[in-house]
Amino acid sequence: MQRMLEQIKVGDSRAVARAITIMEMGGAAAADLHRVLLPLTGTALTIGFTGPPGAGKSTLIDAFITELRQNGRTVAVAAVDPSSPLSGGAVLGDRIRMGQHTEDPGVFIRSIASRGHVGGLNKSIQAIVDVLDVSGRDVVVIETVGAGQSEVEVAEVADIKIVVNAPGLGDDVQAIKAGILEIASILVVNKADLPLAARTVRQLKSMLALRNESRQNVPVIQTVATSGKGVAELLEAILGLSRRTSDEHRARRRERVHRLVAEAAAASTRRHVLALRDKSSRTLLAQVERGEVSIDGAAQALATHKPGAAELSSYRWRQRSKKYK
Ligand SMILES: Nc1nc2c(ncn2[C@@H]2O[C@H](COP(=O)(O)OP(=O)(O)OP(=O)(O)O)[C@@H](O)[C@H]2O)c(=O)[nH]1
Ligand SMILES: [Mg+2]
Repeated sequence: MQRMLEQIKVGDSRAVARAITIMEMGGAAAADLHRVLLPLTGTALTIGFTGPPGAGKSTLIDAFITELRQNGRTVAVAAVDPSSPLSGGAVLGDRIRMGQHTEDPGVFIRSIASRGHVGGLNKSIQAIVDVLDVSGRDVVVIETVGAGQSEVEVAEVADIKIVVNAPGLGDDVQAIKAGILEIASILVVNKADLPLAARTVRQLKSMLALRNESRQNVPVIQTVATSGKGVAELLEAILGLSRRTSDEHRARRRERVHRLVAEAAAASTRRHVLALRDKSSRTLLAQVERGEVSIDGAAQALATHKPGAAELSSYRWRQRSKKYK
């Protein structure tokens, strides 16, 4: 473990790749590795790119990498692919799209299959971002497809959340769905070379205008990912947002750890409750079925219920379940 940590710290790409695989598999090894990594995190700027399929996220990230490299910054990309199975050979499209950087040691690209994560995709992504952070990359980019709740969750991992849109993906502005507008730090209208781009920009701006005041300063930037147009402006906007005081940095970090622990607590409680098979648990579940105990009440009781250790007498159990109604 210690040796692996040292290798990750110096950015050894094989050790980094191995660490990412461990995080994808979850379990005790991942938990251990994450524990020793966590104190070393917090130096990389993390940026999430999300948006509907085909908006041009990968192409834009590719152009963004070029821009970052010209600025002398190193970068790692974790691209979440919804289709490929865990074992399946990485996203061919992303490989091709970001392929021009494969020879550059300052660029690390990894596809992450979205299925098959034991502890959940979000948890893996959090851990993977931490691996990449500790590996000494200046910038860590996360690409997720879609604009639904799970993408919002994944995007929340990042310091800066970029929602990529493009004209002609549907009648409406796709990003409005699922409250993704609420979390965006920057909105991008990619494919600005297409005729309807101006309309998409207008739609987004009027959507923002309807939100509360804090949303109205969200930059809306037009890009042509295929030519690199607008990408320098995008980087400038990102850097403008990323200036943080060390107090803000500490507060954010504390908040993030709190959230990580809360998510882990939720997952472990769920596993615990699903595994309950003892008599009193079944009795309580039957009471929920009959409408005698509320779901929340039963949840509270079962979250800390230890079967066997002190199997409650049916009387005490009834008393207790009354309390949770
Ligand atoms: N005209 C035009 N086409 C673009 C632009 N950016 C990307 N494309 C094209 O749009 C298509 C989709 O681009 P991708 O980068 O794969 O889009 P994506 O959002 O990563 O797609 P998924 O990962 O499948 O969700 C490709 O054929 C790109 O060449 C642009 O600025 N203008
Ligand atoms: Mg893509």
